[in-house]
Amino acid sequence: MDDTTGSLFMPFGGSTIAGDVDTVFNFILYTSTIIFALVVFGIIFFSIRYRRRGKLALTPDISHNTKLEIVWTVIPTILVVIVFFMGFNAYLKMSVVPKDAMEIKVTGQKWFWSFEYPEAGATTVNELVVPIDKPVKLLMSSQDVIHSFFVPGFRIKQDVIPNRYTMIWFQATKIGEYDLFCAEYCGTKHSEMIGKVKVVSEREFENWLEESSMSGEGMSLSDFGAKLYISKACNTCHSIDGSAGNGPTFKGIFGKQVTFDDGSQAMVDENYIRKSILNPQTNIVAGYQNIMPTFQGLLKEREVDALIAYIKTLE
Ligand code: HEC
Ligand SMILES: [Cu+2]
Repeated sequence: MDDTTGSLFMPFGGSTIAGDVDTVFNFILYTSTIIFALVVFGIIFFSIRYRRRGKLALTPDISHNTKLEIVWTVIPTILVVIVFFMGFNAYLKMSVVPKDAMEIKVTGQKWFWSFEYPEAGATTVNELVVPIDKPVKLLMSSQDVIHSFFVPGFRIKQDVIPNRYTMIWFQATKIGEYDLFCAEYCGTKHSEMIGKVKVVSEREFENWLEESSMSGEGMSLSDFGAKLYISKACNTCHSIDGSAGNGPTFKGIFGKQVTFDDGSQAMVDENYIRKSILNPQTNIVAGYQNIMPTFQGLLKEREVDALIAYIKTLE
């Protein structure tokens, strides 16, 4: 894998837009640094040069200085106009999606990202896989609160909002792994809403897509369920070894009685598991919080079947 280490200030810039964003950032950083140094130097210089020296040293009455005032107005104006045009240019590039861009649907929800490749019918959780040197358009929406899709290595960030689509596009220029963060505080586990963007070669991408779009064909239902348990991020809250996490463990729950927070009870059978996955808010298991996201619309019928088959095997 190629080297993607960043500089002291910035992560490695791995997209076509990164150079433009960095140019504006560096221009602002360097001019601000120079102006800051000049101001501090001026404060020190003048406070020494014009310090009080006895009673007779009075300051002359200066009302203004036209030359100086023009200089301190014109120079900053020029700087601001330069920043505006550089920024506007980069912003235009970011906003206009190339026609041949590949579209991926992004869903943000407490507290993970899911990605859907509509043409291939593949879905992933917390891992966005894209081919190098191809424009990719992300069509994004949220299931609950406002999240923000942020890939520092690509220099892109966009709010993800319920009941509305937002979009952003990028074209990766280097193979490697890039961090994905949620940049909008969205609840207690906001800081764990972390993913990866994997940039791979065109060929690797085609292979990957083919593999991921398979709906568990040629696999037993419970093996497929075991795969979904990881790829749909159930494992972030549910263990299979009996230890408690954010959610109850899956180990040995099938066929047992479960008690809810209102004291009522139910038997864990196929219908109960199904309801728990698609409508988790209906019954809350005693001792846990109502934080499980609904997987309604995110799982195909066969995938729900597979998860149920998998949970049954965990005795
Ligand atoms: C963000 C954390 C989280 C994720 C992700 C999550 N769950 Fe849950 N789940 C919970 C919590 C918390 C509960 C208990 C509260 C409740 O009943 O809603 C629960 C309850 C359940 C139950 C009922 C368990 C019992 O002992 O009665 C099942 C079944 C279940 N989840 C399946 C799944 C499956 C399958 C997935 C992945 C597709 C999943 N969950 C993903 C948090 C999560
Ligand atoms: Cu978030």
